[in-house]
Amino acid sequence: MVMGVGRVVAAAQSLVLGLVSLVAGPPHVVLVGLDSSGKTTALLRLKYGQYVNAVPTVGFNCERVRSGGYQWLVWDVGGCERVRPLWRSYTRATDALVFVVDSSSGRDRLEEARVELHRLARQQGVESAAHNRPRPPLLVVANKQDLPSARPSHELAVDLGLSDLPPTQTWALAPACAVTGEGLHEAMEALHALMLKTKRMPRPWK
Ligand SMILES: Nc1nc2c(ncn2[C@@H]2O[C@H](COP(=O)(O)OP(=O)(O)OP(=O)(O)O)[C@@H](O)[C@H]2O)c(=O)[nH]1
Ligand SMILES: [Mg+2]
Repeated sequence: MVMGVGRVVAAAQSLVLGLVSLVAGPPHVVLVGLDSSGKTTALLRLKYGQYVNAVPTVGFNCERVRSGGYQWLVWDVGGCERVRPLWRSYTRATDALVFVVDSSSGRDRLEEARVELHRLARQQGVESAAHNRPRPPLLVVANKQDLPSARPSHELAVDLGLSDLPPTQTWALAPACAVTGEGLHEAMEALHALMLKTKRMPRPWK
């Protein structure tokens, strides 16, 4: 069977990423997003393969998980307003970012999420320029898709102004339900594809 050049390159990149992961440890991913968006539920679902009732995060959780066929070291940071300034300590040296949104949020909360997301992207731009490296890819998870009031992901893309992100910021949007786990592994596969695209290689946590 003849493989296209693109697929050969992607397979080679994937192999390199896998080998580097073996040496340097899995890529670091930080979960951020407003309080109660479902970050910890998603992390625990990925870790244990079942629903675990989460309490609001004070500080952070960190778990090594396997998802989308790859190993990840996932940091989950509390999202309530007063601890959001701490996100920066986790995001400044990460390999990838996951921004979790409650898709059933009303207008005000979606606007709050939009503001935080763009603030984060701006900070990443400054950090990446200062260290002369590509921005970490950004995966937006449209969580709580099981709720009747959940907005479809294409509407959330507009609400969150994703097309206004700078062209150097690679991003993807994935619908999910952290309670059932639906969409989470596909979301992590999408993140892996973004990492290959940005040629972000994992490195040890500093
Ligand atoms: N229906 C539904 N509920 C969800 C989903 N994901 C999380 N939840 C619920 O939303 C609530 C908040 O979930 P958490 O995982 O604690 O949210 P968080 O983003 O970690 O919140 P902080 O730690 O405060 O930042 C919990 O009651 C979860 O059971 C989902 O996909 N669907
Ligand atoms: Mg939490």
